[in-house]
Amino acid sequence: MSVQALSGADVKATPQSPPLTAEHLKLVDRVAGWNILVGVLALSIGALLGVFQGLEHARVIDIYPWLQPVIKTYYQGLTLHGALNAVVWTTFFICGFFTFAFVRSLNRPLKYPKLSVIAFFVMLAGLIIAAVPMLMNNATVLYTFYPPLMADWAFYVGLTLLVVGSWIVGYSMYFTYYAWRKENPEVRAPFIALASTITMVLWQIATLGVAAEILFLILPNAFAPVFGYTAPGLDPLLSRTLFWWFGHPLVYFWLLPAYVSWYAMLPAQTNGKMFSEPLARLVFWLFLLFSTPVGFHHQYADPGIPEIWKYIHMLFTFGVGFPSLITAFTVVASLEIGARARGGKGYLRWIGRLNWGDPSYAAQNLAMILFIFGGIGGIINASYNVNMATHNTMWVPGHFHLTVGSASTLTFFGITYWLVPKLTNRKLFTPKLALAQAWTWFFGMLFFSNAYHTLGLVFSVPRRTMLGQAPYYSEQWNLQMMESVLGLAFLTISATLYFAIMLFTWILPRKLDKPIEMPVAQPLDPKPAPKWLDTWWPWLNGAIALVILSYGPMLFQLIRDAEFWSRGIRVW
Ligand code: HAS
Ligand code: CU
Repeated sequence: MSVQALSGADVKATPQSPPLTAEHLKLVDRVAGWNILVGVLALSIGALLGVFQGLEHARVIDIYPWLQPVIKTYYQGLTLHGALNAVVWTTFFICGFFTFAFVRSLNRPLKYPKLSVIAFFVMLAGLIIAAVPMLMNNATVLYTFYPPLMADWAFYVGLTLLVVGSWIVGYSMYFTYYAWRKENPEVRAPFIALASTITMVLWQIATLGVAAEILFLILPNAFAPVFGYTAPGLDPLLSRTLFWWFGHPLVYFWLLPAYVSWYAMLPAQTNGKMFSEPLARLVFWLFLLFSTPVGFHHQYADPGIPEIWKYIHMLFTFGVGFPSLITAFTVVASLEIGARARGGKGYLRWIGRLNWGDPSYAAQNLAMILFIFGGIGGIINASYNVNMATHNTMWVPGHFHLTVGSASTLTFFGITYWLVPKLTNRKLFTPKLALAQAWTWFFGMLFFSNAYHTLGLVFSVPRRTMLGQAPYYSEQWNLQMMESVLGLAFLTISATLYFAIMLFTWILPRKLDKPIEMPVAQPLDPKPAPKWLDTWWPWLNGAIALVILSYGPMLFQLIRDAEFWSRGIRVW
């Protein structure tokens, strides 16, 4: 076997596997395209609602009287904003992007392509079923749906289908990966295929928590009025614990697709190489290990969980920050190789030589810069005692608009700038507008999140509150509120541009001059990664063991002592 075939790089020829036909790729691209279309539509509506939220907070306009024919309350708007942006846009985009990238990276057809098609329709059905009660103001429980808040049953059934659909996307990948492995026992799995499969396995482990919460605790209560039996009641602490088992790794389900692109695609978009392919693999394995046993960092303020468990989860949280620190250094090194190949010089002057003129590149690099601040904020949140100052304040929306709203979302925008032209065979409408879109998002999020961080930390302004109506609204907040409105202005322009760019790319008949290929960065060192970085069992078993150790004793205690005294309530 040649060195090339053994290398950890995306191996082009794997003759042992069935060939990828044009027809198969067409199907894969169609499925990817459907997913991305739904994602972009959800984002467009969700983003608009976000602007209303922000304007309400800043008392720019009293939105709810005139929005009421469509959106009854602030909390309904906030539920839709969170669900459509954080859950629907991300999940659909990720499933589409992974299906596309996984097949190309593995250079093998999907083993059961119908699974990927079915998955999309299950997810779509879930979205529609959950959207109806949300739009009718029957599921105003925010995207975390903490019991005892109780939505219409359809909300939970829809969410369940959305998650089950995304599991099926994963199963389609696992079967294919397994078949490929049997056909190519000696070859290292190509990085993009491996990293996206690890992400889907992480998602599978994570979603077990929320699946248990919905199936065993919530649905028996939500179905009670439908079938006319007495609701068995709820234990809010047990529900929240199962939710956060899922809720933290959820954020890595959003982040790791961006990391797939930053590690293995972005360097190729600026003449760079992967600085260390083995380290990139290690980073993904570490995420599989440490993403889940950290959920109590969202529950530091919850009574009923002994401090020692909060400390243990805090330590693991610092552990899961580590692979991101590796990422910061190695991805920058990969980009620097590119900038120097493009004639860049000096300690920092090379940065100017990166491929800033390409909107796909620029959007992703800007996303990385915002993530430095988002990540630092995360580590601050994770510190048990400092969290007491930031928890439930506007600091937290400040944090997650830099992470899911920037690191992930702005990266996904960047990816769509090559992927959507590729899928539609149409030219991007237009690179200059797309550049403007990326920069306006960057400055928008910078101002917006800076303002919210300050409001939370300095003035303890609470999050998830209809601030515009609050009797304690303070003049002291004015400066930051103005800054947030400036950010919102940029973000509104940016979101409008993005929607227009996607729409016109899709509908205008401007065929591509030359075909687009998925960018794949080659490793700097062609030596294959060590076998232990291409082996599932230690990492997967380790991840399961850590989940059992970090959650087992507490869950045992919470289930043993559970008291289902709380009835589901509707507070809106
Ligand atoms: Fe977080 C709350 C801790 C990352 C999302 N987080 C949230 C919530 C969301 C969220 C949505 O410990 C709110 C949940 C709710 O509704 O209640 N978070 C962390 C930690 C990390 C972290 C330790 N979060 C994320 C990511 C998210 C996300 C990623 C979405 C995608 N978070 C918390 C905690 C809370 C929390 C507490 C609870 C708060 C509370 O009290 O309620 C870490 O993973 C962060 C590690 C990241 C870094 C940054 C590495 C930087 C990189 C970029 C390098 C780029 C360079 C630029 C150098 C250490 C990789 C190069 C430039 C050139 C020009 C070349
Ligand atoms: Cu978290």
